[in-house]
Amino acid sequence: MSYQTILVEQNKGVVEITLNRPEKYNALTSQMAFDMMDAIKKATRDSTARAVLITGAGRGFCAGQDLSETDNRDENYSFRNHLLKTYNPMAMAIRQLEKPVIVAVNGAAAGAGLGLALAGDIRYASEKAKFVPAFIGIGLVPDTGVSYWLPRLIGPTRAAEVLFTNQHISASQALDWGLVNKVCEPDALMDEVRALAHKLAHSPTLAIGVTKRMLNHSLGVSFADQIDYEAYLQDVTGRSEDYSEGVTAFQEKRAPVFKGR
Ligand code: LHQ
Repeated sequence: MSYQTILVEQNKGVVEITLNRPEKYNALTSQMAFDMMDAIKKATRDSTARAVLITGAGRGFCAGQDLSETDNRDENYSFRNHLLKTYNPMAMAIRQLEKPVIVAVNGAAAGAGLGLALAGDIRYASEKAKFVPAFIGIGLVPDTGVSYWLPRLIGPTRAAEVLFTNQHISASQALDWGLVNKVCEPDALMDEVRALAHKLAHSPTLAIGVTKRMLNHSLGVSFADQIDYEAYLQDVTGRSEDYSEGVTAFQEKRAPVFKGR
């Protein structure tokens, strides 16, 4: 399947999605959001797709909304409607995909592009990456989940300063603050991220997907509710082939072969 704004390749269980408008720093258009949602939907349905990797072509990761697309809006244009049909469902599709989503932040991630990066589960950044709120720089408020993730990831006090002042966060600062898992040399980024994605794709991906569901759930509930939910979900993974294989391989002192079911 080919798309107008993204490239999608699948290799040994890993779906690699590349935002592909490099001349625009991969700025988001409605079409890009639709292409992303379609690619995520296909990854959801395809049982051979066991991990997803998202990155950007060229120098930038994603500059957020393509500001030239919104230039010609008329008085009936609704920011809300635009978000409800594009970046909100895109971010939600990534959160609801019960497979690991790794983001390789190769360059600037700004505005809704920051939201896209934060929607992933694990982030590796190039030393050249930067994380830019952008919204306040053009008189807007955060969207695409940025006001949800940022205080949770870096703390509400830092999030307030970053969002109010449009602070550009460097890769090393992002690592210190827990916004990314790892910072890589630019030329090594894709090798490192692919190695992680392939490792995850050969892990018990059913249990990883259910862990993701559990982590999503934990963001809005009490401790009592969460441990109840854990017990409920352990019944799902406890009946999986991967669990039988994991225990058998342990007893036979060999490496397990997990199939994600
Ligand atoms: C761009 C963009 C861009 C087009 C760089 N569009 N071309 C939702 C709903 C509806 C409406 C509004 O918004 C939203 C959500 C949002 O995402 S709001 C936030 C929108 N994004 C921004 O305001 C970011 C604007 N860009 C920047 O702050 C910088 O360009 C960043 C930090 C991304 C990169 O900085 P630099 O590395 O210094 O690169 P640059 O500024 O030189 O940009 C490189 C090129 O990319 C340049 O084109 P050119 O032809 O001059 O080389 C920029 O015009 C283009 N570009 N962002 N959003």
